[in-house]
Amino acid sequence: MKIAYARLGLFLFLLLLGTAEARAEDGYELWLRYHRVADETLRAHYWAVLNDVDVAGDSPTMAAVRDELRRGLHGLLGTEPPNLPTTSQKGVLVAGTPASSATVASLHLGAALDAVGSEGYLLQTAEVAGRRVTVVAANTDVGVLYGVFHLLRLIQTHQPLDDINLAEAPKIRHRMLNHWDNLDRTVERGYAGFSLWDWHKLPDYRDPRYTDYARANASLGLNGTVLTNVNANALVLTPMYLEKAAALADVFRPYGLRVYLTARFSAPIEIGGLETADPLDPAVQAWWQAKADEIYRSIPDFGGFLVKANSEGQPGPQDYGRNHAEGANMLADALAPHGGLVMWRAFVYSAEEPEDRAKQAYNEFVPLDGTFRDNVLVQVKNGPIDFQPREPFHPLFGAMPETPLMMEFQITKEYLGQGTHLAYLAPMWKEVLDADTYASGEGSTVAEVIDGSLHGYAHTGMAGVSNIGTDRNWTGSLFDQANWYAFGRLAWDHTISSEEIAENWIRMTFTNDPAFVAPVKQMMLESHEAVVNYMTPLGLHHLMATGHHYGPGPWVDDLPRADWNPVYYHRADTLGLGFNRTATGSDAVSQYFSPLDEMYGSLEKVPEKYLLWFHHVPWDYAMPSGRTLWAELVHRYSRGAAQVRQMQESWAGLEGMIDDERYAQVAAFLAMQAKEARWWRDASLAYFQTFSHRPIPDGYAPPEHSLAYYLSLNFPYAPGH
Ligand code: BDP
Repeated sequence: MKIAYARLGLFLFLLLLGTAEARAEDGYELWLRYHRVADETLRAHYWAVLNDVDVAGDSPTMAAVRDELRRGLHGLLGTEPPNLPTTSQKGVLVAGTPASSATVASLHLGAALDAVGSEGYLLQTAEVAGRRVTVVAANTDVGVLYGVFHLLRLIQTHQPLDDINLAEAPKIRHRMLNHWDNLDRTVERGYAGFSLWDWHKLPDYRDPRYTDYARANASLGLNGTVLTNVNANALVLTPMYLEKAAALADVFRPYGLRVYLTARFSAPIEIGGLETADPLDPAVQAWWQAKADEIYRSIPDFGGFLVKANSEGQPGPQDYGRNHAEGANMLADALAPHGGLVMWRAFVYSAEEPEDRAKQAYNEFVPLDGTFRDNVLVQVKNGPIDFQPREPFHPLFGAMPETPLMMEFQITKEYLGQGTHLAYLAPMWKEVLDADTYASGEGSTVAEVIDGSLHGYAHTGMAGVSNIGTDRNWTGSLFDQANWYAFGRLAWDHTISSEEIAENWIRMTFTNDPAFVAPVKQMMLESHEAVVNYMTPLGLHHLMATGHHYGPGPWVDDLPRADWNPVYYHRADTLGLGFNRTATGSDAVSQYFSPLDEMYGSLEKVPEKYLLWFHHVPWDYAMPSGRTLWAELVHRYSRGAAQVRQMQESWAGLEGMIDDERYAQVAAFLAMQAKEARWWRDASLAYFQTFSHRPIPDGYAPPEHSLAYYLSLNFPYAPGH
């Protein structure tokens, strides 16, 4: 049966709305905040263009399309047209596929639709029988859903709907969130409460919030979600939990969101009763095959497994003398008959720590290039250490032409101020995506590696470690919503600018008022650099306190592994500061293609932002600014702290332009950030001064407290740990 809502007047269409009125301004609505377009002329324009609504098709996805349109148009346009002189225009909104909608079919969009593939869409103004039509057309229902979210975004950001002609298709195929959520509902590196997945009440209770989660992801075009922590619990693969995961998959399916799980490599032993998990053992292989068959019986569109193996104590193929490819391929063979994928993480560093940690993943994986099955992607963190405020791109990008490499970004800000600091991450991610690897000469960017255009990968992917939890506003801080948003937009199209993403997000989340949008955009765009300045300027990295990574701990030197200690990374001594990764040091520079190896290896040519990442630099070294290294360090730390005070002032000037509740939370968090930026600055300078033996230059404040004070601070219950 096809329910054709042909030419259902907007008024009638909205009358069918069953949803409640918009909730209070507590951030729950995210960027899907459909508040009335206040400008009456603009609202009259939308009423005229969208006078009728024609959404055909009766799939669950098309039901979601209709729900979203009702909710969106009801909120944005109201139930009555504005009381302005009626225009003669009576346009119709048509949304569907050529198969579901006769109007779409009649437009003969064949070639244009072919070009946007199975998830893309066309958004066009057309004319049908003398009537103006706004068409959202796609080859699939989920493409229509994505297109409808785009249309709503245009209205939310107050764009006129005249003569639209847009064709959108994702540049990356697997656009994923990775939840580091545990079955007990704690979240590793989660700063927004507990896990959204209420495993205990699943499958019987399907929290309506799951649907809102799926809506938010679909609005960005995200199409996969890994439900569980990479530090995996084998229990999720038992029948009881698979039934729960299947319930979530049912809720997400209409929104084009596939479910994936993390596979604990030792599961055959822990829940299968086998004596080994050796990937070459036929009984182990048979166990995984049977497990895959079982999973697909309850989740027919199951996406596959994400695996962290032989990393930070997790079990893996090396426990049996096998390599990463042998491990990944065994799982890939089990999933292949069902079309499932293995996302095998390259975040590995050896238990024996013989080598600069920054080099280890490259050393282990490059020799395996070409040995992975077709349904394996190797998932690589953006940088070679671990989600630091700034890292050079991971040298694996470009170095494995025969193996699809996918990007892993961290949305949750483990090392960037966690749940409170305002740090808009799009500029950081773009810096990596736009970096030139020189893998095939100049102009071989990281983005071209991961979108497959450089090496012709069959599978392409981008994953973001989620920052979502049970907090009412989803992400703990309102501005952390922008990072979920930005990640989704970049996974769809990595060429969009950080500015455009920020501007869209601000308009959708807060207001279209330019007097608000401009300063907030400015704050966002500068915020990442501010964090780098007050935490880890000039290429410093991994200086965070033990375990929870909250706050400064550059002095830490007592952890069991050398490469867990901040002192391993900054190498401060009386001569200078920084990690020598040139040929005279660990030679990590040699993992980069020419000319980057020479550039990074040269003290004169290395970009200043990576200086101490690659070089041990004398305290009196003359920096381009004319300052010595020590004076430059003081300057950067001070600038970072000042940038946060500046953000605080800008925000204070916006009071009254948005609702009080959200205004006040941001103001309070910025005050915390200002205090903590000062703490970072002072603690770091007090510590590094014990090596530099140089005074704080004139014009800069001395640290507020003694080093002993900073050393005494302790945060036993910092969240996310
Ligand atoms: C580090 C986190 C740790 C994760 C690990 C990973 O501190 O909690 O388990 O990454 O990515 O950033 O596996």
